[in-house]
Amino acid sequence: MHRRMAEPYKIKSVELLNVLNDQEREQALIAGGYNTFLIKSEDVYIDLLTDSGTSAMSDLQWAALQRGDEAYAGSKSWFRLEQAVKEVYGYRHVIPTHQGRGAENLLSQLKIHPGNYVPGNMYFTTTRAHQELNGGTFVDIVIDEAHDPMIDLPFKGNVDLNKLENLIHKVGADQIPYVSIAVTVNLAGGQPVSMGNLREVHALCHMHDIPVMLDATRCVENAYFIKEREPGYEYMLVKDILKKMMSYSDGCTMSGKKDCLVNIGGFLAMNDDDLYTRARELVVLYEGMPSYGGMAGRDMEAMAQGIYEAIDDHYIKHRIHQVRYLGNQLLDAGVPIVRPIGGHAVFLDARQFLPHLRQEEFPAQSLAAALYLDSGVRSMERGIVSAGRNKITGENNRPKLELVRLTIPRRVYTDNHMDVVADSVISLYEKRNHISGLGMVYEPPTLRFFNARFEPLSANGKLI
Ligand code: PM9
Repeated sequence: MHRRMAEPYKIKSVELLNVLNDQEREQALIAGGYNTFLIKSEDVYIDLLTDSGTSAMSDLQWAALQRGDEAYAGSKSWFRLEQAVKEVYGYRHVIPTHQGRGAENLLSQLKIHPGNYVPGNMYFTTTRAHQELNGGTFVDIVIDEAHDPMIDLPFKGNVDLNKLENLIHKVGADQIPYVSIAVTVNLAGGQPVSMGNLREVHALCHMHDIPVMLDATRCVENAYFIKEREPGYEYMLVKDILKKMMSYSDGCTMSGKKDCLVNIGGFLAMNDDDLYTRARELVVLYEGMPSYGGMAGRDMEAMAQGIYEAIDDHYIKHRIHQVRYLGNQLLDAGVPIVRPIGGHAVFLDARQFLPHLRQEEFPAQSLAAALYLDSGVRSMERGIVSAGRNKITGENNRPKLELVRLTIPRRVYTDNHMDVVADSVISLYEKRNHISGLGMVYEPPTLRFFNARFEPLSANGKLI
């Protein structure tokens, strides 16, 4: 008999939700320029915009806040956080930052020189933006299959070693300040990297004296997939798999807002003494003292506690189960989603969902708007709008993947909420021919997806 799984926590405090009627949702959507980032959260019923900073903290984390030492320098809370990072991830040095992009900023400034190339297993918006700000060029070295939503592979986030080797030969190892490996790969659908692939990337890079820096934002989810899918790891604890994963790198950037189970915080970690000294010098310019890096003492306490809670096998097993619980309902109904179902989100394939829309009509943005209108469920565009423009030609980058992300916050919603989301997506799929495209009427120069505004297009593709 198939035994069902329930959330490995019970609810101690609840946050009440607003349920808007159809008309109110339409007004909220117009006011937000058809951009889900610009809708007020009080107008959202189920918020699947992001899993970033949206986790529910445990009673122990709330209690830890009280312990926060708000000393400007040498806070006790900092030493607890530093200890947790060293113990769980295994790096020698840690620099705290206010969130992940703070760490990306420091790493990019410290390592990248104009003209350098930074290979990575698919781009991420903020990561690439910092690489480019420092004169670097991102080079995609993920396996080709990662760009195809229909291909079902256990480790779709893997690096194509030939691509990496070819780049090293073409531009020279001295032009590659580090290789950046995301575990898991967000924009590929939350797809993991195998331990075997990490080991090979590390070996190749070390032959050429190139450091490997992980984007560890969702590293615990990656470790769980290794346990499930990679022979030899099925009986290991997730925390041990995680430490082994990290041992195939020289450092990492971390957005604590995801796999550290907190609402704010991040860090840069490394083994290199010289890089650490330089990062300690630079962090004071952007984040604050190396003993708080933009976080309050209480934030650091909550993060230290969250780091330990996230590596509990029961927690992570249910986390992955809940994402799959939603994804499998959509698959059963024939809705096109990225396969396999990833670690933090279910991604709707907007190209297949809305084949009547051209990419310039922003299919994923249009689908995200339609979903909000239908049920008050907020999702996020991850397609041509997020991909921005080519920094040299100014042309739109045209990613193969045109996706809507239904991102599941950690420990926040029940499986019943997932049912409501599934019903809404399935009902939209049944009336998909009635969903029209959008035109962009305001385009910010950087990271345009956050603030861009749109208006509906008429049947002939013109703004109404
Ligand atoms: N990710 C997300 O919703 C929040 C911002 S959306 C642009 O997925 C990776 C893999 C991320 C990430 C943020 C960051 C930046 C780095 N790497 O948001 O600065 O998914 O803490 O982290 C978001 P911060």
